[in-house]
Amino acid sequence: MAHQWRGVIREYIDRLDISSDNPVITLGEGGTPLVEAPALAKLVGAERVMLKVEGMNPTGSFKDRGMTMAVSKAVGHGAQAVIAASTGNTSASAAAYAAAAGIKSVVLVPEGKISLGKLSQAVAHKAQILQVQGNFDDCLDLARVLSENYPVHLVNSVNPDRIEGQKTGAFEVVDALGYAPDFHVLPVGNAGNYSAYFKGYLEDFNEGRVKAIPKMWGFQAEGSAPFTFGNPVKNPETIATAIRIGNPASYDLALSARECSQGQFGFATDAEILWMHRFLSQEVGVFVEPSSATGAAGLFKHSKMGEVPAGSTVVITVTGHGLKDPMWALKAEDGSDIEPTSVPNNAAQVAEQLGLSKN
Ligand code: AN7
Repeated sequence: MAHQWRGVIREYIDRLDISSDNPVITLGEGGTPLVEAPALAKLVGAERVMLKVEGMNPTGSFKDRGMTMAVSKAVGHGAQAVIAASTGNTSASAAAYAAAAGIKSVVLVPEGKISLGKLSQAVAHKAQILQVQGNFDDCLDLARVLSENYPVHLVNSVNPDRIEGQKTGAFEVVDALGYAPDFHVLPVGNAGNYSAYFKGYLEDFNEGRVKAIPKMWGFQAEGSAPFTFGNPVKNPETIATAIRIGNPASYDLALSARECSQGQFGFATDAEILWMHRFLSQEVGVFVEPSSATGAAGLFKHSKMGEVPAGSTVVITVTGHGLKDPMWALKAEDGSDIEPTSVPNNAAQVAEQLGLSKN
């Protein structure tokens, strides 16, 4: 029987806050693979570690799960334009879904601080892009004010439709495994996704699909770690530009998710993030953007503190595709640029370069 994944709204319509006659704007998001990562399980001493590979979404990040909901409902309300503040992935997703809906998108990004891949997506989908002289937190403040005073519909994760769509990530994990993992690990910026996964697991628990809720572990970059320090960070800094966020929009929601799941927040340094970024590419075979390696980097760090019991099952959401921000893969551990060696069009010389001897 022919069957194509129909996107998260149609797949989970009876578990989402959207009426059946609302228009559905979809690009086929969700249905992403849960990939076994034995090398990572060995590294952290867990029984099983699996990656929920969200780079497989239509615009290359998890944002599409929330954006299909937010834009569908915006269209249902008759909106002609959506607005988003973004470190890059939200703007790429908002621009694509607005294009699919035939409405306008406006995106506000921190000047010089979003990756080229993400900027190119917003341009490709014909968003009106403004680079704000400020950081993400400034962009979000602006977007809120604009949406309150002008006819533009806010699609940041302060919009509950975004969280509602993103909770389907947890549904898919439970559908794939038949149970909930012991730990669910994520990188954290605004903490919208952390809160969304918790919501999904909680609903699965309340409806009897799982017997327990995973401990939710969220990790930030050291220079941008308000959950660790307990206060907003005024000038967040990290190479992980996607999570360069000092004043998380879903702060209170995430705190209650941590408490209810007996989870924790922590941080990884930029060096630890880049080390894990390389490990995931080289030892697991999954290419993610640096920010997306932050969850695994935090898990590794906390495993060294003895916090990962030997029999554990762990799911890590790797949030965005490596091609979003590819320059980091082209840097060696010492920071130097990696460039492939140039060779003449000659088999003997190519073999010599490769260190191969004739059989
Ligand atoms: C790859 O695009 O905030 O904790 O404006 O792009 O739900 O914010 C992106 C966030 C993790 C953090 N990984 O998620 C934006 C934006 C990647 C991201 C996060 C983001 P939240």
